[in-house]
Amino acid sequence: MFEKGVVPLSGDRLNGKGLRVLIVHTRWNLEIVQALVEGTRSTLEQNHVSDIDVVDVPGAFELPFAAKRLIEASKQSARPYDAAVCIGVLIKGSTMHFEYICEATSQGIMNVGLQTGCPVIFGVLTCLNDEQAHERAGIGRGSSKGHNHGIDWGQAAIEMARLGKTQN
Ligand code: RBF
Repeated sequence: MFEKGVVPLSGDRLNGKGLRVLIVHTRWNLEIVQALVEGTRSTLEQNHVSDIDVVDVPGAFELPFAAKRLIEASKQSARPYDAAVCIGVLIKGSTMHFEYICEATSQGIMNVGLQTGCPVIFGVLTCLNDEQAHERAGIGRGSSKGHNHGIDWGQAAIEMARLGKTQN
């Protein structure tokens, strides 16, 4: 049967020892965002990332700016970030705001990674309703709790941080 989603990594490609990772998350939709942050953080810790900074911003629109500023600042320190994860939840409303913020946030996050050279993981859910968002954070209220995508984002951060640095 077709298994949807990313094929997980194993072994040394998921070893986060010695990495420094930044998590930037929104305070919009905080209950759901917190579940995603915990999924990411616990995945990083389980894979031996011990240096994790967590910073919050108002909403998804602010994620790219904050990530860029914090990544650039870390380059002046002894230990620049090896990867960043931007986490937020956008839920469609009755105006066009959703479309504009989704577009700006996704393009912005991509640009921060390309401009800074620090991989930035797109941890933003863009959902049509609350139910979709809860299920994708592993806190669904129906018969299935769903899957916490923060787990995938933690793994992606390690994989991308290691890219080109070591033999995979
Ligand atoms: N920020 C989010 O992170 N998720 C949302 O679902 C969200 N919806 C918004 C809807 C409206 C009508 C407005 C005005 C803002 C929304 N924001 C949302 C906040 C946005 O990302 C940003 O923080 C503010 O626009 C300030 O720049």
